[in-house]
Amino acid sequence: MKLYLLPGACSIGIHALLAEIGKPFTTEKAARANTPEFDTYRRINPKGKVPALIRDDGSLLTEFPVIALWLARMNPELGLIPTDIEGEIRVLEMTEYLVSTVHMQGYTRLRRPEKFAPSEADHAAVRAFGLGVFQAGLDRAEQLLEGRDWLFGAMSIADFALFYLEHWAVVNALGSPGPRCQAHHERLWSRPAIRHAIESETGSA
Ligand SMILES: N[C@@H](CCC(=O)N[C@@H](CS)C(=O)NCC(=O)O)C(=O)O
Repeated sequence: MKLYLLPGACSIGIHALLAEIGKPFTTEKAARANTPEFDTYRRINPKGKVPALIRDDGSLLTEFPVIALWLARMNPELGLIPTDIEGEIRVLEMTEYLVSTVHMQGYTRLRRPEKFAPSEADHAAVRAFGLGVFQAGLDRAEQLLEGRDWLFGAMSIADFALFYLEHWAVVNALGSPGPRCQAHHERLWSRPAIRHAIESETGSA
């Protein structure tokens, strides 16, 4: 298995999940749009995004929630996705919300306002809207974490989606993660395999 990543991007969530699972995998740096290497990367992943997983049969898997679900299902002994239907859909509901709303509609507005408004005059308003969406996600997670270590009691793939958002909040000082989110981030970040994996992305491990 090979994970295509960009250092510090949302692919850290899948990288952390792979580290937690503990089975052999490799990583390779993808390329950003508007770089000379991008055309080569798009031949591997036509969407040009990360995370992208090349499975052992050579097939490509994209989209964070889908990659995470596939990894969880392939490693059922770890219980990263509940086996009862209600438990499963709640974990998927939160994972989907964190990725497609909090990240794509919130964080992306904060960091890349030009994707949403061509005129620079609008960027402050776009960022403010994005911050609201991002903070609402952190607040929702803070509520769910009341009295427990993981979003749904036991560690699940949703915790790895939250992890990368918390990491961005901490590293980039964006939003205000509450004490439970901070502790949740630290809970994953302090796991040696996860920390080593993420730090190795930027060569600082
Ligand atoms: N819907 C995709 C979103 C992936 C995504 O937006 N990835 C960003 C990194 S956080 C990316 O590849 N950005 C590279 C670029 O836009 O050049 C998913 O869930 O995996």
